[in-house]
This record gives sequence, C-alpha cells and structure tokens, in this order.
Amino acid sequence: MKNDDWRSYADGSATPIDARQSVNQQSAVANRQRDVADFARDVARDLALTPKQLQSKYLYDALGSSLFEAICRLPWYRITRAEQQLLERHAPEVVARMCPHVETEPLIVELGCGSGEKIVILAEALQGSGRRGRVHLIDISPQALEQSERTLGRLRHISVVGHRETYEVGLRQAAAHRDADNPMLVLLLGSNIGNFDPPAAYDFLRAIRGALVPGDALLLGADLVKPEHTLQLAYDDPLGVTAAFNRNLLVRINRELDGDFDLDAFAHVAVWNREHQRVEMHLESLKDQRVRIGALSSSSHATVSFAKGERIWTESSYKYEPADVDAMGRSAGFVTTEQWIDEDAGFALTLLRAKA
Ligand code: AVJ
Repeated sequence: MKNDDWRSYADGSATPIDARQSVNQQSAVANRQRDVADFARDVARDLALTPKQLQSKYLYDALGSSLFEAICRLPWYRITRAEQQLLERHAPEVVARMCPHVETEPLIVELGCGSGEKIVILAEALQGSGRRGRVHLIDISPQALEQSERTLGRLRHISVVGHRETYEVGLRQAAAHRDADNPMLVLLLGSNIGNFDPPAAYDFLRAIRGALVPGDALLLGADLVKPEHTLQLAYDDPLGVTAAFNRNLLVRINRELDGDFDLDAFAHVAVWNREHQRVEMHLESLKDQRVRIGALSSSSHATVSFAKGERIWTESSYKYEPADVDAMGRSAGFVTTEQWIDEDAGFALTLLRAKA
C-alpha cells in the first residue's frame, strides 16, 4: 500500500511494513490461538446461562462484518445513512468548535470504526479546513481496521493508527498518544452505544470521560425510539440479511470451535422489548435438539441441549429519547454542546463536551 511509509503504528514506531512482516506473522498466529481460546471460553459460559446467550461482539468476524455492511445499505435500516447525512451537514461545525485555531491538531479516536465511512467525513472536513489531525481507530475486526485505514489513506494531512482491541483497552492505548496542547475527540457512532444495557452504557460514558480532560469532546450517535413495526423491519428485513448476520454466529462456532449446529434448525427472531427500550435479536431452536461443540470436549459443556422454541439471545440494540442522551451524558460528566436530529429516520447525533 502506498501510504505505508508514513503510517505509524500503535506501538509508536513507524517502521515500514516490510520490516515488520515476520514479527507480525508470528504474533498473528498467537493472536488467533488466543482469540479462539477466548471465544471457546465465552461460548461455554454463555450457553450454560438461562436464558442462553452469546456476546454480540462475536457477530463481527470477516463474513459478519460484511453482512453488517450490507445491513447498513438496506432500505429498512436507516441508521447509517441518517448519521452520514448529519455528519456531512455538521462536520464543519464540529471541527470549528473543537479546533478554534487552524494550528490545532486534534486526536480523533473512533470506537468501532467499521469500514471508516463515518470518520472519513469528519477527517475530510478537518483537512478541508486547512488543519492536520491524528486518527486512532479501534475495532475488534482486522478487516474493519484495514478497510478504514484504506479509506482514510487518501487524506494527506491525517495520520492513522489502528488498534485491534476492545473499546476499553483501545481507548486507553489511544489516549496515551494525546498531547497537552491539542484536544481529543472520541467518536462513538452508528448507535454502537445501543449494544450496552443502560448501567453499562453509563459506566462506559464515565470511562470515556475518564480518558478525557475538560474541553475534549465525545460525538455520540444514538438511534431513537420509534414505532415498533419500523424497528421490526430494520432488524428483521425482508431480504433476510439480518437473519444471515445473526445465524452466521452459528456458522462461526461450527467453523472455529468445531461445532455441529444445524443452521436450518435455528431461526432469526427480532423482538421489540418496550419495557427495556431495546430490540433483541435471538436464535430460536425449531426443535428439541442436542448440539456438540468439539472445541469444548474437555469441558462439561461440550454438548448443549435445546428445547423446541428455546432461544439464544445474541444482541440488544437499546433505543434512546433525545433527552435520555443529554441526561446520561450530563451524569457522566459531559454537557451537551449540540444535538442534531434526523426526525424522519429517528436518529440523534450529540456533541458532548467534557465538563471541568
Ligand atoms: C452495530 C450495534 C449499532 O444495533 O443496530 C444491526 C447492529 N444488529 N442489525 C445495531 C445490528 C442487527 C447495530 N449496531
């Protein structure tokens, strides 16, 4: 890739990629082994719970990430387009607010960058205003990081560092690169906050605030509460892409953990839980069955029994009222600077400043 000469790396070095290749290959094998061990441990633990669960972060392997990108293009899933429009419209304002001087060189950290289509809008606005910037991307998917780095690669005045980590670890690593003279802007977009239940969402905002100093900011995208049938179509689309995205988790267990899930025996289910203000995705067993997971053969969880109608809870997408975002931000140590809303799609983009 042409930009390798200037790309810097998370460990602070800026060695051209060739010199790092052999080191990277060794650690890639070690990483993969550790990832599979973690996956096996989490699957064993969470399928032993009542109700059975699987963590939503495991939906995003290479195929899962591609399916999610397809979801973002579905006419029934409006989050991505609504947010992109708001970003395009208001990015110059965000830049102006964060960087009053043209010399200001912000550190922009995106938690869950996906394909990089969101942050590139902000980075373009930054570069377009004659400023430079440093971008740190955090995502658990290596494909997502690669693609985002490619998307941002065409911007000459924006440097890019990727962290293949969970949000918490990645945020800590990225924040270590901040300097006292320049502001830090954390992006939590695409309603990624929706995956956290309310206490965890609050704790997470507190953790983000803890990595910031007064004057820094958080740009938060949150999907809003809307009519049930609209949500139903967004999470159980007529093309079956979301169903494929959900059921891919079983494909992944079969492949990586030597499982024997019969895909035809599990159905995608999306339900709006009004009381908890969340859409839940489940995989419902269509019959009484037992599933063997080879990688768990040394544990007592190697065989998992399902009753007909029993569900595995795979994801929650919490929906917000605009005022909920403001209130949660405030109690986590932020003040709302701006809140831009797409009324039609039901989506809010909120700029929150770290309070003193
Ligand atoms: C990536 C968590 C924001 O909850 O809308 C989309 C994931 N799941 N369709 C969401 C998702 C099913 C998405 N987030």
